Amino acid sequence: MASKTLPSTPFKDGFAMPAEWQPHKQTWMIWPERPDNWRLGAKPAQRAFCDIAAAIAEFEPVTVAVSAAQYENASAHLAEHPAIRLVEMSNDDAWMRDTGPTFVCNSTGEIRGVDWQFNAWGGLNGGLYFPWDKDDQVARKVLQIEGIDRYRADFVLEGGAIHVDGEGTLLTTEYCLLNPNRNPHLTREQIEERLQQYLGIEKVLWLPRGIVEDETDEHIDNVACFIAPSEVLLAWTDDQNDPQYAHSKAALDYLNQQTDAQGRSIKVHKLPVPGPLYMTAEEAAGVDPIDATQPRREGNRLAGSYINFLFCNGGIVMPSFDDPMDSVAKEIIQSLCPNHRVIQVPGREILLGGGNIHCFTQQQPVTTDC
Ligand code: KQY
Repeated sequence: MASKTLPSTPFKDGFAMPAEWQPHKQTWMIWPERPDNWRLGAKPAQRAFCDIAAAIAEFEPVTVAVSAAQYENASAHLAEHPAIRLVEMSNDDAWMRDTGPTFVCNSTGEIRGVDWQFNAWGGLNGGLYFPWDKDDQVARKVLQIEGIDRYRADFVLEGGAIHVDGEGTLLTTEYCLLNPNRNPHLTREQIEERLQQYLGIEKVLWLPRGIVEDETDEHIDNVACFIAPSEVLLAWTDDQNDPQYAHSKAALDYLNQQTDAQGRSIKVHKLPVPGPLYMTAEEAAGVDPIDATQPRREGNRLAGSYINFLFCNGGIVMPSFDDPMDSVAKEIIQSLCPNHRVIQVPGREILLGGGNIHCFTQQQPVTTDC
């Protein structure tokens, strides 16, 4: 089945992004390998990756994109798993949330994909690596493999910068989407207009900030998400001396004054953050120091958050950090989502690379034609 590039926009064609809790055909991931982001030649991250992929595969099929250089290695770890498929795909790093397509559906269950412009979280003005051309091809290749038609967006966006409720409301952060290193030529209103065109939403909720020291310029998917229509889960600390407090408090105050696209007020649930967590000397020393990438130093604060989880079919896969808040966070999410089985998987190795389970994954909704 061929994949066409469409000249229109999803909104004009009657397509919109569904909520993450809608049924999935599969989840996509990318095998981590770059040694200037993943310590010790990415071996610990690859082991963590396998645990995450296996946890997701308890609920739905997983497709793992892997470079030619790592194909044998990834196969040795994953190819025997009955619900995990490997496909060869060049990439610059492992963040399928940001480099993969965002899927949009219409009312008759057809699916299409949005291929955002990608500039490695800021291009030459604060971006995290250069070059990023292979990453910018990932979404198109995923859509070609699946035979799904594509919209190529005319602006920079990463999938981790947005969450939707599937009922017209989009959640994002100003610090990321209005950052001059993404779309300096666009105003807030022009960005809102594009979000409407490419995701079929009606209203944007703008949290000012995200998680402290989040190197994506504070993606929404690390600080807050919809847990149900008109209900938001927000990363929270009660420690007023922690800079995270001001970020989370500003988000809470904002959300308490907002309504969603359907006119409902927003119910906010607080989810404690772990830590604060910091990079150890041993962890920093394991990363190859290469100029173009983010330096890794002992004592760097890590942008740890339990918000960075994935809804699956009947399950939720969330990170743990060997932290006293692990069980508290799990219980909160489990109580809010009684119809999902919550599984925790160690997330520190992925956090050392700058993200977590949600950033590592991209769900593909079920549709009538597949
Ligand atoms: O969290 C994400 N969505 C991506 C993180 C990228 C970190 C690169 N070092």
